Amino acid sequence: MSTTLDESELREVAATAGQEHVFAFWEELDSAGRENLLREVAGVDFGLVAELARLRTAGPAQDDEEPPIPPSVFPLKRSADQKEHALAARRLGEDLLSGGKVAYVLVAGGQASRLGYDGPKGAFPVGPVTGRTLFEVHARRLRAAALRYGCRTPWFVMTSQANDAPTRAIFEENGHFGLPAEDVVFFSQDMIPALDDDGKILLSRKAGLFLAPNGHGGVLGALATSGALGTMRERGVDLISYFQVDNPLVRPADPLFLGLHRRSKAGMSTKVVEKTEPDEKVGVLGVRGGRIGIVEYSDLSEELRQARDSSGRLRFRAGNIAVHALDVKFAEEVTRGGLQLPWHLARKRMTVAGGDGSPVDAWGTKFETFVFDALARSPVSVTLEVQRALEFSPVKNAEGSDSPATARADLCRLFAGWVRAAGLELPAGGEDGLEVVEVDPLLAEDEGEFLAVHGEGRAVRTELETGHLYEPRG
Ligand code: UD2
Repeated sequence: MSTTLDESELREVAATAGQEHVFAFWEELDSAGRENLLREVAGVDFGLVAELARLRTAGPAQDDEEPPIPPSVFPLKRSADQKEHALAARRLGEDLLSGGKVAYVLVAGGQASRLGYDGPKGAFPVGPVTGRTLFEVHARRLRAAALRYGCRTPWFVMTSQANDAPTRAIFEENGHFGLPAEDVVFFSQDMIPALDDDGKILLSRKAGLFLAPNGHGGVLGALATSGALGTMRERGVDLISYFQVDNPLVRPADPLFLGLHRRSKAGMSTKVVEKTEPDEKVGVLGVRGGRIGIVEYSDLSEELRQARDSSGRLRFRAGNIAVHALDVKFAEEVTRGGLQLPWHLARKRMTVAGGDGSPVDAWGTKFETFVFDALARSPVSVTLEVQRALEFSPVKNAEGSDSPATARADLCRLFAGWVRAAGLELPAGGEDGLEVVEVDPLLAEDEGEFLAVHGEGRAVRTELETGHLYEPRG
């Protein structure tokens, strides 16, 4: 297809959709600029853009929704029956992992804008002693699971147009962090144009549309269209362990969670931690009209956010840590005929190309889908409570809560606890009182495992200027 043909066809499509202004700077563009613009315009679903423009003027339709009720949670403090169920579930989960039935899916297509980090968020250093990146910490935990369960579990990594090439390059340069290259599969989510207050597509520059990733809900559609679900089937995988790039403590190979999900015949399940601060920015699980879902922190009314039960704990305390189990069958079903997840709108200031093509600050609306909205499609869903200190410390903001500083402190405190329990010496605390310790996930993933490997003489401590590092011997 010649460029000229593309141009006239695409101009017509854009004009019919009332978006011909995307070609406003055409005459000024060189051939690379023209090619880029045509490629981006060709990628736009103008029908969807029209629907999004309508949604933008309609505004949120949540006011008349019935209030949620708290979900039933498989708790940390368990009854005798629950202990028995958990034991059997754990064994089933171990069988699923060792039998090659599981695939990991990491969503890493976000833009890390709140962190203010220029690059894929997975390249952000989080190891308190080693400075290992989020990607490497995850990879080492997955390698540990491969050793523990004697399996080769494929890892599907979702990127977006903005960070796909650098993400692939980071994995290449680092030898896929010790994982077999053929077990790490990259796929990209779709990009959606941002719209101005008149429903017109914004330009980021003369030769480009203002495109943003379509939210982590885009993972479902992208798994289907990229062929990843098909690859999973070919490899005998029937269960997806889903996690986000921003949490260095995440445990994607958790036999209890995966086993509970499967034993309960759930389609999609969620891990939660107890939310203790009403204003903590995590979504909470809630049930509406018999369907489980997640109520975003910004959507929970002040009254429900503060509400407490008779024990004095928050009524809505099942804090979503964005770790899910999904049956491959469920993912296939919800994506059949195109994925229909609700759109979430974010109107914000953005830097766009103004009337003369130079950058200006303007109001625009971005559109995202959220993966947890698929929970409503799952007739059965497990909500498993886990320990925050062991499994959740995300890096989201440059400072304050959920920042590199809080994650570093959480990791050090956790590892120092294991070291102390083993009767080992800790490094002197710094000015902030932190004893800087890091335990390689390849050595141990909880205190019990740390005590065992230490007892067997398999742990080596290296004293670095930055702190103490514990690794496997040899
Ligand atoms: C999310 C949840 C929140 C809570 C919290 C736990 C939403 C809207 N809220 O908050 O309820 O559970 O996580 O950590 O999700 N991503 C993509 N593509 C996208 C957008 C995001 O891959 O288009 C990835 C991103 O790389 C990151 C993750 O999704 O790993 C989380 O995205 P976020 O930072 O926008 O979500 P957040 O922190 O608002």
